[in-house]
Amino acid sequence: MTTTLHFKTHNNLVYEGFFDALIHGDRKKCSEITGKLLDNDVTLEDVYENIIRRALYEVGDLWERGKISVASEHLASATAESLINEFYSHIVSGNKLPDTVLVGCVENEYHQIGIKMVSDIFEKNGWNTHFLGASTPTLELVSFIDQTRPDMVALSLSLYFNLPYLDKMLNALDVDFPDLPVMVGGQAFRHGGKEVIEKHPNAIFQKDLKSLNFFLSNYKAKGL
Ligand code: B12
Repeated sequence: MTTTLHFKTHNNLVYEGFFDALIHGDRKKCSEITGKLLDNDVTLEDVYENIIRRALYEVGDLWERGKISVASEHLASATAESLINEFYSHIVSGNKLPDTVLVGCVENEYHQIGIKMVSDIFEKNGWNTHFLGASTPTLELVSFIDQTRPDMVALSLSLYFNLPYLDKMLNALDVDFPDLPVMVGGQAFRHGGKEVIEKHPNAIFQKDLKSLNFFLSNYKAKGL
């Protein structure tokens, strides 16, 4: 008798197979599993959050408890990053909007995988994206906005102690670009920190890819 593995993200066998491959840096196996999920009509957002994010959170918990080495954690996150770069065909949208978003992490923030997912979801929704990645210095961000004139900025922070950098960035943007919407998210807000966002009239908090998708589907692009 043959058993069929149901390729859904909530299937624990699927998740555990992925986790095991990720922690061993087996990109090929990770790619096969995520590929099968996407072929079985699972959405990219579902794969991102319920497979890759879930696995990386588990990696973080194991690292925090001293159960895995820093090297294993680095291998898992590097494997996840290279995997995410494979999904381009699932991201390109036929429905291109005129709007551009500048996406990156606040100063001193090196966790860039979550914001790469965010960038991909903007792109999937038709936006032009400029992905700046980890730790963008405030002055650099301001001068890049000045050159490229985006319609929105999206910033990520995972570390609570980076909130003062966010505040500094939002202060600079309030002064130089008072009409520019700035979306903010990330794990730093798990236990508070929203008061920093609330001080800035143009800043909007979004929790995850589902709420981002909802926000984008109700967003009125310029000229439309
Ligand atoms: C990989 C990793 C690293 C890598 C990052 C590599 C890379 N290329 O990104 C490296 C080695 C650099 C690193 C360093 C550190 N790390 Co680290 N790291 C992790 C780990 C294991 C995974 C991070 C990740 O990618 N998660 C998966 C992504 C998809 O999840 P996410 O970021 O939450 O993003 C989702 C949402 O939050 C949301 N989102 C995120 N941003 C935004 C933005 C917008 C606009 C929107 C709408 C949504 C949104 O969308 C995403 C999809 O749902 C986490 C564990 C964890 N719990 O995440 C620890 C973790 C974040 N790290 C931690 C720590 C302590 C550190 C260090 C301080 C360790 C040290 N002593 O040096 C340094 C700090 C470096 C710095 N200054 O930034 C702690 C943070 C604890 C805390 N509460 O502050 C964690 C939680 C580990 C742990 N359990 O203790 N780390």
